[in-house]
Amino acid sequence: MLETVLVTGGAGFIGGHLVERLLEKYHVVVMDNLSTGKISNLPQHPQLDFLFGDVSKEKDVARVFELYTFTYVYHLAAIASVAASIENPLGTHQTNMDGTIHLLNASKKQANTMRKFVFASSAAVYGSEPTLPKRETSAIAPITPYGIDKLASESYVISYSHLFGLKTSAARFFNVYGPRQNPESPYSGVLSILTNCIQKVVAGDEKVAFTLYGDGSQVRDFVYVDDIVNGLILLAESAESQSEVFNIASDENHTLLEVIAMYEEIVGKKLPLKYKNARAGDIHQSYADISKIKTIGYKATNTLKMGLSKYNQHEMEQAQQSIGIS
Ligand code: NAD
Ligand code: UD2
Repeated sequence: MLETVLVTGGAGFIGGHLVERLLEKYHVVVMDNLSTGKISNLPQHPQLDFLFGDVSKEKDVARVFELYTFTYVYHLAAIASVAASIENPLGTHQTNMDGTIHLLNASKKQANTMRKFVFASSAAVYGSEPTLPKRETSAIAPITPYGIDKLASESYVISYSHLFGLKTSAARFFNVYGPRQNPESPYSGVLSILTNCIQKVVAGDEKVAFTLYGDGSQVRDFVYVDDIVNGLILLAESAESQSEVFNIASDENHTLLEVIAMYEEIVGKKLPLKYKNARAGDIHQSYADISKIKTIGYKATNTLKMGLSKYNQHEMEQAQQSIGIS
């Protein structure tokens, strides 16, 4: 019989990719309230069960754990927008913090059989403390409700290993990008917005311009979603990752202007730019040292150029399909 895996937030951008991969080997249960996730992010598959539920409600979480015994739990459900956390700290906290505790309490009861509880944390825990690259041992100084809840959650996750023998790991993702990332909000990941603009330029739209906040010299560590999935599965399956926190990133860092130039080269078109003031609280440089996760076998398999090419290809195919349908 197949082992059963829970993915909270499985209908989201990263969750959907993780679920796709896990279905190759497991029976997968997704728990999601579809607040930002979409059913269309999930494949139709006989080994997949979707449960509509809210991780901030203890009863919803308990119900899922009454129905199944899980070998692995990947806890990704969260309000993933930093801006949303600033607008609504309490609402965010209920999902991002209380949700984690409900999941841990329910998992604790299955600690004897559960092989790993993996938590999706964020580079936001490092805040704007300037030392680079960010190592797991670097100073942590979150500056937003989102970052504060991620830090508290990962501390809870590791403490449940020590207190209750639940096997856990936490992963700090840097800037994730790839197909199905939603570009619609002004706070969407920059590469989803950039990809959307590039698609319009390629389609001949002459009015489109990409808004660059600041002078484009800000540096990021953009990691392709498939590498995040590889890293998460590695943390789940590795014995050495137990009770530890790991960066997952790309091993590359680029200024936004470099990224734009790379994209222009891939599609062979120039992207018109519109400059605006840097966003308040924007971190100028953020990139990771990933030696720790490399010691347990992680390798970033997609260079930025490869990742952007795949992402662009995927979007072109989607656009062609929708023209075909309409
Ligand atoms: P996403 O918004 O696409 O996915 C989050 C999912 O959680 C959605 O499907 C949403 O419907 C679900 N969800 C939200 N609140 C819920 C609740 N109360 N109960 C049940 N489900 C709920 O975002 P994503 O980019 O796929 O992020 C996945 C995880 O990775 C999040 O924990 C996020 O904080 C973390 N992360 C993402 C990035 C990034 O660059 N995308 C960076 C660092 C960390
Ligand atoms: C990312 C994460 C955030 C948190 C943080 C940790 C996303 C969406 N956000 O924030 O959740 O983990 O890292 O530090 O992954 N920009 C433009 N034009 C645009 C949009 C953005 O110039 O249209 C700039 C933006 O001002 C910033 C950079 O691009 O300098 C990256 O922005 P982002 O929102 O993709 O991600 P970031 O690093 O602010």
